[in-house]
Amino acid sequence: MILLLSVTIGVSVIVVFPNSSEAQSELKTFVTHSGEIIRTTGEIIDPLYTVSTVEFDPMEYLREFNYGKVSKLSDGTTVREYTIIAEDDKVMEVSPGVFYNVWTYNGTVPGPTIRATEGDLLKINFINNGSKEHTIHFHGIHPAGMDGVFEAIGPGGGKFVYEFEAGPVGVHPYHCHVMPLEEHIIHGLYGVFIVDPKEGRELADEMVMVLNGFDTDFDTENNFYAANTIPFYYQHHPIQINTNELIRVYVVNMVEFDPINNFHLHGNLYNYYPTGTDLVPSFYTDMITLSQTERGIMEFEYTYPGKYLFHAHKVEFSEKGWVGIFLVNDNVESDESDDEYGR
Ligand SMILES: [Cu+2]
Repeated sequence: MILLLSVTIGVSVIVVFPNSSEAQSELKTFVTHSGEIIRTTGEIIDPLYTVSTVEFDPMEYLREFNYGKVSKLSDGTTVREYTIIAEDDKVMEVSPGVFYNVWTYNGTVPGPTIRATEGDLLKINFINNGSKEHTIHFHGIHPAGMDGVFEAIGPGGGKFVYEFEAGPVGVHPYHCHVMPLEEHIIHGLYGVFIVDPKEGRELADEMVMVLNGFDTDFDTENNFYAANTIPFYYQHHPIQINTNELIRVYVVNMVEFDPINNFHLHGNLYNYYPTGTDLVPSFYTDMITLSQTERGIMEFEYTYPGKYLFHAHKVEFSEKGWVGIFLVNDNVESDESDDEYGR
């Protein structure tokens, strides 16, 4: 089977996926991240521990925020309660014909986007239904016992309640922190944690982009890259936005192995808030560079309708999947309301 993938900067690459009978005849021996020796075709399938299939819709994930089950304490504090279940036995078709054993929080990679307001009390009921020890380590401010590092939660239904105050304001990653850490992260145990300021932020079309990659042949180099898991997804399914409407992107870099990643926007520049902790932007740029777990908030508006690429300017990454398109529609309603002369 031959797939022609059109990628950024006008380059096309031909990717050849052998059919299954060819794949069977080309088994090679690999050492996995955890030191196990397996026989696999590597580029095609990671067959370990896989008993069920993950369905993941990057368009749904993009704008889905989990505010938890809300209640109030007698002093007026908002309590938000979440349940996160870890599993490590699923297989996901990360690209046509490319299957990978994903380890998941609530069944997907990334896990749910946890969202709260600064000062809220968070209760995260963690259940480990996996076959290995797992935890949740939130970036942010919390007591040592809530850090998800030294109290590994046992497999087969182990439980722990992470309880802490939401803060500081910003966008933070959460991920498993069990050793070997690289293995637990690269397989998909991560997600995004947004802490809103008490006064809120200006109304916007908000979305989350986790920059991630997959090492499908266990050589500690990524074979595929993406914004939100599926290579080339937003190129084939452009993200629809409107002219003259504020767009806010919470971006988190979870790529392992490669020391840097970056985010370039076409036909525009964005205000950038590193880690999202300040309410005043630090940069006005079309390009940011991010190391592991570096993250921030981008805000921009398009004046002109049309199709605009966004992608890693590390071209290797964009050619291996980390590329997307914003389809900017003419915002007629906004044009009319903006016309102070009523024309
Ligand atoms: Cu883990």
